[in-house]
Amino acid sequence: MTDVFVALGANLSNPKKQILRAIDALQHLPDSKLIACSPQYSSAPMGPQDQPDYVNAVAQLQTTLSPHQLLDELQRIELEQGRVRKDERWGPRTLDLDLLLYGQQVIQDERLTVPHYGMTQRAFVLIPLYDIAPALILPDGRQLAELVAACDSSTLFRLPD
Ligand code: ROI
Repeated sequence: MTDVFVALGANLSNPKKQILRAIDALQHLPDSKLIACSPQYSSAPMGPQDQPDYVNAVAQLQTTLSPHQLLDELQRIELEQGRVRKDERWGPRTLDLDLLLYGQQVIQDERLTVPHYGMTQRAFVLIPLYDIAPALILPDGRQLAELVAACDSSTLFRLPD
């Protein structure tokens, strides 16, 4: 069993509901167990500003799926929830599921970059991750708590449970 963390993001078609539905789908993944789920946060869009605010959260799973099997499952859930790949970089989406961490493994290939490349600077990832794994240390030895202390969380707001 490997501990993995998945970031959830949505900003279209009732984003709060999209996140809850995605958590339910994570709960039903094969050979996996949902361990924890952060509160939901509202966050200003990173990237183009002419799009709605996002709802973000982070989930922890234990799995025996390989990283690529897990990626396949995450992409299946995105598609089932109406994700349409558009040409616009960083455009709005009904659901984004990013594999943040797969144990302490570092993975770099044409489909996967783990740890997720943007995670160390994005408050909408770091803060919900910190909610469920405050003692986490990244594969490069950095402590999550230090990254949280250094990030700008001024446009992140915790939503009521
Ligand atoms: N901005 C926020 N606040 N939250 C996200 O989940 C998110 N996801 C993205 C881009 C478009 C980069 N911006 C985001 O993919």
